[in-house]
Amino acid sequence: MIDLSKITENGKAMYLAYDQGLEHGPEDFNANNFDPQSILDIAVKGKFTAIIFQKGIAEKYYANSDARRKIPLILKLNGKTKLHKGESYSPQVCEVEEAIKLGASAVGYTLYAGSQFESEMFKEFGKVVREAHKNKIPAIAWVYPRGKDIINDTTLEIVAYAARIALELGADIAKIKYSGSLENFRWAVQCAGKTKVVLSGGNKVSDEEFLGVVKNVMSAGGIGVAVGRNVWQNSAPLEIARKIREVIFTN
Ligand code: FBP
Repeated sequence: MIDLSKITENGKAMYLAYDQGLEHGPEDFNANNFDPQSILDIAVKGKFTAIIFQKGIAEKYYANSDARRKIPLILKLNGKTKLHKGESYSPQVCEVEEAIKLGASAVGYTLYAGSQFESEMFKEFGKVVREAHKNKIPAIAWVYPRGKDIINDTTLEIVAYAARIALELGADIAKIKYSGSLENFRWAVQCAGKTKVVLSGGNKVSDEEFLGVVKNVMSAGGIGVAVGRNVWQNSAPLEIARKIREVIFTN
């Protein structure tokens, strides 16, 4: 088993995701959160267990800065924009070796299971897992079932399938969407077996709603969250970070 201790604390995970500039574009940002430096500050002050960047931001804001000593990096190896319509394919844009040079303690890769390009991504992810494990770092799979035949990607069955795909393909951690209830999410965690599960944050919702989801994720056996917009789009990012931390680490 790959050691997860560099990106967890007492076996729990709280990751701050900031790859939305590529995935969604600047429409996710405002004056408070367009600057990667401000997100690094939130990650450090909010005591996240790791930050998630694409390679460009990692190179310019992390690799040669003192952040490297303060917070572990999860480097996202593939990505796409929302400008391209049609079946989803997220090509690999960074190698595991490059990620390690940039200071990564783990790597991440999005799999659009169900897309016409599923097989390409499965092949790439196979190589990512091999290289990550050769270097003794964890590989995290963002598993997002997507494509013309996926009607709803947050059902009990689809989310559990996403979790199982992560296990089957060798991921150490599966990052999956919420499937609507504690019971549903527990089934996904069970289907993930020895692959650990973190919640994928999603659109900004009220603090109460988000904290309720985090609570259910933890009760269902998840190890934590990888959250972006629900923290840095919040008017009080450190306050919500503190509350998320409380749910993950003390309840
Ligand atoms: P959020 O918490 O902001 O949803 O971030 C999680 C994440 O997986 C990001 O890493 C990624 O950029 C985004 O969601 C992808 O979202 P989408 O579902 O629109 O593809």
